[in-house]
Amino acid sequence: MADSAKSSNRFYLTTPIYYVNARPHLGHAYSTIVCDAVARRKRALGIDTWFLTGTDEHGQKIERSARLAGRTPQEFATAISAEFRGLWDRLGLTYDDYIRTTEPRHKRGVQHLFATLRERGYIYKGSYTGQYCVSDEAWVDGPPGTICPDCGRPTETVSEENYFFKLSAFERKLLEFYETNPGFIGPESTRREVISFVRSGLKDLSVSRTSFTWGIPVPGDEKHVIYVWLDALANYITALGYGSDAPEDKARFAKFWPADMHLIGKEISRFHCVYWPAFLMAAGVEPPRSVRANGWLLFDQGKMSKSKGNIVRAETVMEILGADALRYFLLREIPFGQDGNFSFDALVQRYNGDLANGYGNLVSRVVNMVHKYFGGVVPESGAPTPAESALRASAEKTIAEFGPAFDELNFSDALKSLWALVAETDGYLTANAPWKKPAERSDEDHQALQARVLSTAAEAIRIITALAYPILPDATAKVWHQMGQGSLAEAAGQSFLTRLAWGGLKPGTKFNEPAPLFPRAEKDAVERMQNLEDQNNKSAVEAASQGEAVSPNPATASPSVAPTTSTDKQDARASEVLTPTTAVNPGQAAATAPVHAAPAGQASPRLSTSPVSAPPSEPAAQPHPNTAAPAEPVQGSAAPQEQHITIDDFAKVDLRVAQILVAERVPKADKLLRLEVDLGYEKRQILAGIAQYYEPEKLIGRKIVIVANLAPRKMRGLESNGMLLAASLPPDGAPVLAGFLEEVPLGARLK
Ligand code: ME8
Repeated sequence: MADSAKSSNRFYLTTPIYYVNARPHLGHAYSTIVCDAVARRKRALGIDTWFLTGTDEHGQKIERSARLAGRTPQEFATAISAEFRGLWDRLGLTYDDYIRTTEPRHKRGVQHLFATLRERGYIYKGSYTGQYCVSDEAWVDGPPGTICPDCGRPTETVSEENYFFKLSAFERKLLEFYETNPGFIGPESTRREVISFVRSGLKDLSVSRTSFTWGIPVPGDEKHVIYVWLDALANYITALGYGSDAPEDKARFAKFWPADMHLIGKEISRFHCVYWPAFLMAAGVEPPRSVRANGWLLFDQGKMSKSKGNIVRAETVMEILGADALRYFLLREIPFGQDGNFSFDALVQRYNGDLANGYGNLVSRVVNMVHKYFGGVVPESGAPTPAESALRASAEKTIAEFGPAFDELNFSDALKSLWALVAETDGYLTANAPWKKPAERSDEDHQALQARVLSTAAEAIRIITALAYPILPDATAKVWHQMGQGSLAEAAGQSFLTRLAWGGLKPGTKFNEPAPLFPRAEKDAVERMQNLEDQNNKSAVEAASQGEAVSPNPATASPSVAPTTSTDKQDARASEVLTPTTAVNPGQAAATAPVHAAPAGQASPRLSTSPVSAPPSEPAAQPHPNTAAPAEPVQGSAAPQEQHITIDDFAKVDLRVAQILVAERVPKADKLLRLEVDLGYEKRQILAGIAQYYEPEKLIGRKIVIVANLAPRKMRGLESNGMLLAASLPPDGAPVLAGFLEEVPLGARLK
């Protein structure tokens, strides 16, 4: 470890850098607020602090999200990164640096790191076939179709020439490192998980990709881009200047590295506690001193996340209750390291109980009484009675307990003990009732009591305020000013917490005018927050349904779907045919032939033996009566001879609008694509025999029509849940996917 003087006088802390695939929500705010609170306390303790946050902008996931939004990855990343930064600024977060992984300083550092790893013999070239989870940007063990164990989404099969990092060489070194640095990982549950992961054996790690381009090129072999996690993790050093020869960069790196604390969410501990120290050891750079994992913020029973659609925005809470209320709630309510529920009801309850009626009310009572009885000037307190001595002892105990609990990130206990002091001060005031003069008490005695009680209560408030500053920076700054203590920001810059002791409030100090801190939240606060979220969700859905696509899309240029008139179950089935494969059974018109005015007579070939053939339980494909008709050009083709069905027959077919999220080839099945589609209300996997006609990458983001209530079936060991609709073009039945000219919401039913 570095020299101890360096370690005690400076503190480098980081948040994860957030993906720019979606806008920030409370989960992101939680980690960033935790870091901000820690950074504020460290600075107020006179520690030279560097607080880094930023955005993670490369990789397949961002590339796809940008495509869905119809923007270039760079434009898209810039817009979302600005949203994160803007939110942090509105929340008043005091980061010292904000890194974006698309910045030249980062690219230079990452390439330097990669080149160093290669020079030192830890990177070699190989080929890789395996499963990849795009959402987590992580490799997953298992066969095609494996579900990602972390996020539950289907993985994709990747078969590429890759560079590999010799992670296997670090198994023993990492275990030794954890052993000799017991404080490296926290909390204990995360430490145990990480150790058992490493003990179960480490395989070499693929650290480059070739199937897409949105990333940092491998130096000297530019068709590879560097694996997004190697790229992202490096931000912690590139932001300090790693890889630069400029003297100021070298100095900053020497001063702040190794990081004192990487604060992360628990789901990314493997990357931070295994890969990251291994990369650094391999590069000859000291590993960070600690990684601390926060638990998950849950909402409506699940981890708050964009993909689950159960997010709450920090802006909503800020607008109704203020940023301090949010900070207090998150740090007080959730024991750090554990998962915790977020609810508007609980938030308002805490706000009213602890902030409005608790701290806020206490301050207002005391400041008002100092104004009322002493013209706003702190009186001499006189000799303490046992009551004052007891309050002083409690305050001193709180000072002693609060710091260590806070520094262990045990914010909840730290705040609990601080608010016990709020309650005790309140009780002390009530017990001594300086506003009430019993008839038998002389004026002189009463004034002495008022002076003693108010100056003692004010001193307790000063202590509470100083300690609460990192968590309630806005409110405490107001109180500090009201109590004539000047600027709290300035005091924090002058390490005021190092001098915090009972007796700092001097008699004669002039208080400023009282001002409200935490006005009581009215009954409708919960409803107002819910409405704000609902409105936001509504506009997000509208924006999403307008902000799609992307690559030239022949299907969306097709006439919009009209209710079909001539289809039956077999015809609907036949649209799987959309998936022409080898064994052609000319005979089935695509179910949607009318949709795209496809030539009914040129039915798309139906495979009887292909992976898309109907399961045995289905009626065998019947040659369509029209099959015999001569081939006609697409437009104005001879009308298919109609087999009438009733409206009830038609109503049995559940046709829905879906959007393609993932499209990939199925190994060893030339004609088959595996699609993951979003119906708005659920996501599912569909296999379609369109691989010869559509590049998977180009399908991503397209809105299509599917038969949603088709019985699931297995093909090549993968389950297909539904069927795509398309026109089938002559001469070989090439499919053209059905689509829309107008914007349509996901899940909309065609009828
Ligand atoms: O993982 N509860 O970025 P990300 C608590 N780019 N914390 C939450 C949360 C929740 N519900 N949701 C998000 C990435 N977070 C990578 C990181 S670092 C080199 C690269 C917080 O946008 C938590 O800190 O998915 C989590 O680890 C992080 O946001 C994930 O953000």
